[in-house]
Amino acid sequence: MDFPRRALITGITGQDGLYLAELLLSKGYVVFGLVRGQSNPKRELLHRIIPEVKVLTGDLTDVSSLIRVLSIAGPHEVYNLGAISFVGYSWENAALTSDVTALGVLNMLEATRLYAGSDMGKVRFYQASSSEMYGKAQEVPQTERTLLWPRSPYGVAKAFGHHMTINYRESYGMHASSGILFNHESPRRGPEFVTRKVTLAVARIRLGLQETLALGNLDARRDWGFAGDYVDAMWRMLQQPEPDDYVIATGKSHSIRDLLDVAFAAVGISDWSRYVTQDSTLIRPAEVESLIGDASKAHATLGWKPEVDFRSLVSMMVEHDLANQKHLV
Ligand code: NDP
Ligand code: GDR
Repeated sequence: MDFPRRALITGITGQDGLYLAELLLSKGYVVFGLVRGQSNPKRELLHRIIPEVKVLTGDLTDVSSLIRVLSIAGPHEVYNLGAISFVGYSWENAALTSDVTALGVLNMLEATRLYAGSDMGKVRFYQASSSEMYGKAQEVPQTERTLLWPRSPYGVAKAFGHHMTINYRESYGMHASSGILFNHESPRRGPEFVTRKVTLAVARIRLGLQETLALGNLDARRDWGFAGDYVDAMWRMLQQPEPDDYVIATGKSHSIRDLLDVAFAAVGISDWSRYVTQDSTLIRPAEVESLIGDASKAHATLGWKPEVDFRSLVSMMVEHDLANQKHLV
């Protein structure tokens, strides 16, 4: 094995990209990150948080930029995390979501194949697949073998990327693995996602900075884990002798109401009903009602287990948001 190991991460400015970069740096990797756009403000943020990352400019919709970036980075491992990842936004921007979240995967796979040339063994590929591919879930809990029935343009795009990754594995013998990750959250989660929207609002309500919080469907259920635990599973997949697909999940599901219970309780509020309103414009055209994953294969093969439970995760996020909003009081 060559040392030091070199990794290229797309989506490095996102929640998972930051945790994965920290993990790989702690293992001695040289980490390259793909950042898009001519003046992306996240570039400065990334440099401030993790200055060791070597930033390269490119875009998943521009295959020539990916070929260039791969030839500069010379990676042993490629983690394809870049995507338009907000499900709600994907209905309003379905073609753009398909370009980035579906065709972007093909672009990255093809650029990686060209980079590997006749030596397919020189690079390993990770694709960020999603539990959203199960959509109208056909089985409970969901496993690697559950039929995909996506319910949003995002879910459809992820299903394309998932099958294309399997196809590159089968067609070219590429060491390409797909992690079917269920929802994972952290203080770095974007504020458009429901967990962070709730923890930020709870902190602000507690501090007197906000009066109410408008949400959509309160009955949806998700299997929520901690992003820091989930990036470790990505790395473990690429250390296996053979590529494969793995569900990564906690095996426990909670509703949005449960999320509200735990988040408001963290600031001493037991009855949240007077603070929460329902906004019908936040109800999705087709909802994914309930997801819960069975990660037995990852437990057995990767030796992976989640460390942070739902209650600790939500409390961690509320604590973080209380601290970062305090200066506004
Ligand atoms: P984020 O939305 O936080 O990050 C998405 C990243 O993709 C950002 O760095 C963004 O860059 C980048 N990106 C967007 N468009 C492009 C483009 N055209 N070219 C290159 N990069 C682009 O997502 P997460 O970190 O939460 O998730 C990482 C991956 O895992 C995504 O693919 C997501 O779909 C998938 N996933 C996430 C789950 C979760 O619960 N978090 C669960 C299952 C799958 P910029 O910052 O410039 O916008
Ligand atoms: P999801 O996450 O769609 O599962 O995709 P999100 O947090 O956006 O929604 C979870 C559930 O909460 C309901 N909900 C609301 N959601 C948002 N964002 N805002 C609201 O106000 C609101 N009210 C209720 C939603 O209807 C939904 O049922 C995330 C993303 O990270 C994807 O990229 C990833 O692939 C999947 O998780 C697994």
